Amino acid sequence: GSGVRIVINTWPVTNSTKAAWDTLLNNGSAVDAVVSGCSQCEAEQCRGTVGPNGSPDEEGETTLDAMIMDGSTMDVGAVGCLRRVKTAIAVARAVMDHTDHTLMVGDLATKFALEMGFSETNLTGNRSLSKWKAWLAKHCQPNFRQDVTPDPRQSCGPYTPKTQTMGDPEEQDSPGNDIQSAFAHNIGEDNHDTIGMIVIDQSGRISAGTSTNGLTYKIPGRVGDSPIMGAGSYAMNGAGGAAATGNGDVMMRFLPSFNAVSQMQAGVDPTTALQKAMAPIIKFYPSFHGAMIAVNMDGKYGAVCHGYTNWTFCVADDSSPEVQLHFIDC
Ligand code: SD4
Repeated sequence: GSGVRIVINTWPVTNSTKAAWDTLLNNGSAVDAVVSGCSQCEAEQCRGTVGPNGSPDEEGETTLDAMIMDGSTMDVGAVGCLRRVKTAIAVARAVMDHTDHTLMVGDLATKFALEMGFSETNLTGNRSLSKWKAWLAKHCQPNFRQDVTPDPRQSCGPYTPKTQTMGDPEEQDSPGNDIQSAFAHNIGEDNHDTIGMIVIDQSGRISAGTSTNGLTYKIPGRVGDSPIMGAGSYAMNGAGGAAATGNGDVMMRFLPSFNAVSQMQAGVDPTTALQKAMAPIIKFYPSFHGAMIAVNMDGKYGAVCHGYTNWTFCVADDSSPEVQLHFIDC
């Protein structure tokens, strides 16, 4: 092996970093570590934006996007708009490990997951339900183009709240606060989070993955950048890995993770590679919000962000036993 071990992930979700690092310490592979790190985030429902009980769509449903990529083989498994199954990154791994396919979507991804032994549950919880109820007062606006009014759909709402059936141990949002935060979200400041993670293991294999419940109040059927290889994340042995978070509808148009890995393959350092990958997005969409992380095969890493005031990511490597939180200005 190369001797370089590292875990790097988006956002201040240190338990996920720790879970991935512990997997490496127990001789797990880079893929194992990405899956355990992202699974931790799903189980914690971290930031309300990964796993169940977050980011309701227009009809109040939470759906999940995830991918896992093994840079030592270039195998990928991904799920988009996964319904009624909590463990999106594990289902993505099942696509990678047990099929010749790469990306499965919607109800048929659910059917596949059930056949693989995953269980079916309602992904709605108190948090997602109260967010959605708050949004109802202003339904059918945020995800339609501002220049197209009125909303041309005939079928858009009014929606009827469904009953909650999922357990919700860590409910934090009060409905009152939620109305304010829902409207704040509608102006686009911080309406989305994704865990994106890159790992190099003791054998020198690199892996990258993502997990998210996507964009809040999305139009049902919307799939973001997170499960799209080259957009949400990418990893290639000999080159490096990258992962993205932010406004996926815009970012996926530029395949920024693929671009960053290609830059690193050509010898560009991680931070410069990310700057080059972000530059065309900024040029065409100066007001977008997003951030990226990258690591090369030497374990050198970087991060960039745009549109946030500042941004946080996590690293664990052999230089320090504790998870390191890194803050950058955007
Ligand atoms: C998406 N990129 O679905 C994801 C959401 C997110 O920070 O990251 N956000 O567009």
